[in-house]
Amino acid sequence: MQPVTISGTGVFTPEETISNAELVTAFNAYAERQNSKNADAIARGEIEPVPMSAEEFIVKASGIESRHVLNKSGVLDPEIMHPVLPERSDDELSVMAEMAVKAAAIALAQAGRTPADIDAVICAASNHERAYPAIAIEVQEALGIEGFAFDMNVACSSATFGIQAAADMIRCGSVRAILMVNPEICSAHLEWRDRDCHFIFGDVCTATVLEHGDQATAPGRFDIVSTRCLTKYSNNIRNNDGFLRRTRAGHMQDRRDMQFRQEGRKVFKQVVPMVSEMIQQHLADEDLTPDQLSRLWLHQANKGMNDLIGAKVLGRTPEAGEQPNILQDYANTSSAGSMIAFSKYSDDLEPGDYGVICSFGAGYSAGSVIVRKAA
Ligand code: CO8
Repeated sequence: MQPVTISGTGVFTPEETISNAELVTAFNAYAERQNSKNADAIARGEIEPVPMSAEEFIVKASGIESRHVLNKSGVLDPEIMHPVLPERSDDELSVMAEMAVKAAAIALAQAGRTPADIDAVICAASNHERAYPAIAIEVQEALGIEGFAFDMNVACSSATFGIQAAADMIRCGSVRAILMVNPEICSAHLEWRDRDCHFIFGDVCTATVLEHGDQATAPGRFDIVSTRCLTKYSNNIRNNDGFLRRTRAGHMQDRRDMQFRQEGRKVFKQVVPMVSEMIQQHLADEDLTPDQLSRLWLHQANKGMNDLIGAKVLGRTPEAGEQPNILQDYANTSSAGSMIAFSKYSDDLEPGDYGVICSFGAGYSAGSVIVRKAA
């Protein structure tokens, strides 16, 4: 088997941000308008008023303080409450591909590689803006990469599953190097009019260059020690949008279940043990003990979840910086979250140091990647 290395990562961060204060102001304006429009029906007890959102709740329940989005004005307009993006012709670069190309440029530069060195592109994300042609093939074309490309979707675990797919192909010798991109436009499939989840997500794109370890030269690269993927079916995080939408008479437009929805409490309770046990078992199978880990780059959904998983895996409260969170600035960016944390908080590790990149989310799905800083 060939050794595999992560030789570069890149993060494209949209410029516009929405603070919790701005978000709550917009949501509460929407709620007030709805409640005043429906005042009679509410008074008759026919419908429930829309409850108000609160900044204190959001920070306490999730750890999220702000999020980056592709379009702020639409999300914050109480009459719109979703991003508004100009339509692009078929000849223009799609939005996801554009984000991916920007993140890829950073990852390729860090890896010291050009598109000529890459044999394949994987676009691993929790939603794709169209069914086909694959976003990955568009990215391949935009960057001038020879070879092949494909899209994959394992919700929040798309990046770690993408790393395993890429690493397996490189190990087997079918490709030398792969570019994986994770463009996440979560703002477009989030229901901003639902108080329970309107604060959860943001937009971003991460990119990762993986290559044969013997050819990698980039300083600060990480060898992949081992990967592990796990899925277990659950309806607790679900989105029913899809091509069957128009086959359901009377339910074509903007039905609530066509956007992200979840049973957040159940997810929290069920996923924490699943992921902690997965990481512990993965380490044990590689003859590693938790105290050999210098860092955990966990999926960025909820600070409380990460605190619990870190404590369970390490058997103690993680030290400051041992388990970096980025969700206070980015919110949940689905598959990109753990890769943002890895990209931003891995430079200080010493050669030989071990860490775990771990994602978890809808499916349920969970992915664990044990890495070691290369010499
Ligand atoms: N403001 C004020 N109060 C609120 C608000 C709000 N915004 N929202 C809810 N409340 C109220 C509730 O109504 C409830 O009131 P009551 O007690 O009277 O019933 C109370 O606050 C408590 O509500 P919850 O029980 O819902 O609150 P929690 O403490 O459970 O926190 C969380 C909610 C933050 C959602 C938490 O449960 C959580 O983070 N769970 C884990 C979720 C998770 O990890 N999900 C992963 C999903 S991501 C994924 O897999 C990718 C999907 C694809 C991407 C989709 C992009 C759109």
